[in-house]
Amino acid sequence: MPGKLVVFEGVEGCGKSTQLKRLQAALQGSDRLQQIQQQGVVPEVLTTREPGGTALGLGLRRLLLGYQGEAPMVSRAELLLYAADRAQHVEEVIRPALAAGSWVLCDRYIDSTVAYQGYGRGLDLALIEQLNQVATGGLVPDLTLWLQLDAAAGLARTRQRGAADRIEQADLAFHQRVQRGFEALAQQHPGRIVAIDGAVDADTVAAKIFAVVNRCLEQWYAPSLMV
Ligand code: T5A
Repeated sequence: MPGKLVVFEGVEGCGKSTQLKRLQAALQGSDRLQQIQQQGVVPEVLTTREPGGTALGLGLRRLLLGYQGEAPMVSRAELLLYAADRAQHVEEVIRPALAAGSWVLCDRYIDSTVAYQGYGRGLDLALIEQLNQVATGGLVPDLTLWLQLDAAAGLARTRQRGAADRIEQADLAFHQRVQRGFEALAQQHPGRIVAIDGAVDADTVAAKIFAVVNRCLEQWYAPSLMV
């Protein structure tokens, strides 16, 4: 049985990385997953991220987040670098893991490109959809957990952490457009994208996510595996 791709999305500082690690730990300790694993299904729960889920991607991540050239990076170059990172990531990491039956928990994926480069930078949404298709070969997440948080609140969290990267440094209006992008995506894909309130404490967010994922486990695996 092929694995499952679960993606975390949202504005800067919405808590994706925190919750991705917590979900991995919760799943690994879960009786339900162990039952399924005993049937030889779902060998592993892997975590990965974009940009930077491969060696090539790490180089691209450094460029994307740290570039300080005299001329600013143009939006189309930025778009293509994210697409290159994703193409390598899907081919090298995600598809093989899914083929082995694993669960892949991924920090950002196709919706981030729509929200940041489409809504944020103003690039053509149809072009981004085509490029996402090229980069992924049509691989769509089984579930996308969108941590809903006001852009200003998310930036305030990241700023407590120290120096801002090239994208975090963009003005608040940019991040608010990104936030609207995620809102629009959630309306367009209600079956795939589940909104989770990211403004509450991390324990409450984790409990909500685990409940959503447990419901998916029941739907995705045959009743015979769930006894
Ligand atoms: N990007 C990415 C694009 O523009 N296009 C694309 O196609 C893709 C794939 C990636 C950047 O690239 C852009 C988006 C990003 O700008 P990144 O460093 O991976 O760069 O940035 P983020 O994905 O935004 O990661 P962050 O670490 O900034 O945010 P997270 O992962 O959402 O948040 P997290 O968990 O690290 O938490 C941030 C802070 O908040 C606290 C944490 O302790 C931490 O200090 N926190 C909470 N505080 C209060 N309540 C809660 N519930 C909290 N949860 C976490």
